[in-house]
Amino acid sequence: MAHRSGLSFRFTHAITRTPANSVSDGIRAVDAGDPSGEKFRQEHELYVKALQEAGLEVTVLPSLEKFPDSCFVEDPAFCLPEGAIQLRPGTASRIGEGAAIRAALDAAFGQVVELPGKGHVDGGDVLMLDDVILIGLSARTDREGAEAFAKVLAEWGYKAEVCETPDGVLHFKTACSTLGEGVILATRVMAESGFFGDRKVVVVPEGEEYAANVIRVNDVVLVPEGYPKTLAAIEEAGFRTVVLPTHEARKVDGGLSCLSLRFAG
Ligand code: CIR
Repeated sequence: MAHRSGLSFRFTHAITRTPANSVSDGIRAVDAGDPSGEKFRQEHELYVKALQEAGLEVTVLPSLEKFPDSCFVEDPAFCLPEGAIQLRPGTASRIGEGAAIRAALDAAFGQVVELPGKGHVDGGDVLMLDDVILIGLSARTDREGAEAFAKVLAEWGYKAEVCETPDGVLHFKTACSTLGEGVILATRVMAESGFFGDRKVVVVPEGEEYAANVIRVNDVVLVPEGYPKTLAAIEEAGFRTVVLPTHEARKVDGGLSCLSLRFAG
């Protein structure tokens, strides 16, 4: 795959979904109290506004009470300039989210394919860089799914590499993000994993691991509120930042990347 400058952060469109009240039943590894649908929707509005201010046209899909985690639209699909891939999330309560987002994908893309086979991939395990797409195996993404996904990507001209997400990390991107221009933000464990080759890695200061999940959108990096050392490290590396509250998302292990599908239309 040839290096395509900006592939991982130059976007024109995004798809999001309004958090449902049922998000209080969302999956979480550790219970830190239920998120409130109402407070989550307030944070979500700020998120949508930030994407718009970064230059994106945002489609906001209606909430789906049937799927408590459905505001985390990054997991049931993956988008590229050539088209979209409908994924098969790797946990029972979320599998139906792939079909639920299909109409929105069909409306936005000329080409939409479903992940072939029976394996599972959560979009949160897929890190797009400008020259390679990393797919992390995790409790949600299995080898069968990762290999089927990599095959579709290869057919579309993209190089993919399959990696092992470290134990105890929900998704590959829970612990790392692209800042663009070849720079990665990652927790120390991920930074020392060898996944990133000789790329520059900004290491998230100890105790702020949640802030490893940020998103670069055009000229800014969206960063969760409450992580001053990480914010300073990103700014020192030369990036402009916008800080957003993610307190409700965090209660159900969600972060900034999980809340949108971003693509160049
Ligand atoms: C889940 O466990 O599936 C949701 N509560 C959180 C999903 C976060 N998504 C992501 O990291 N891409």
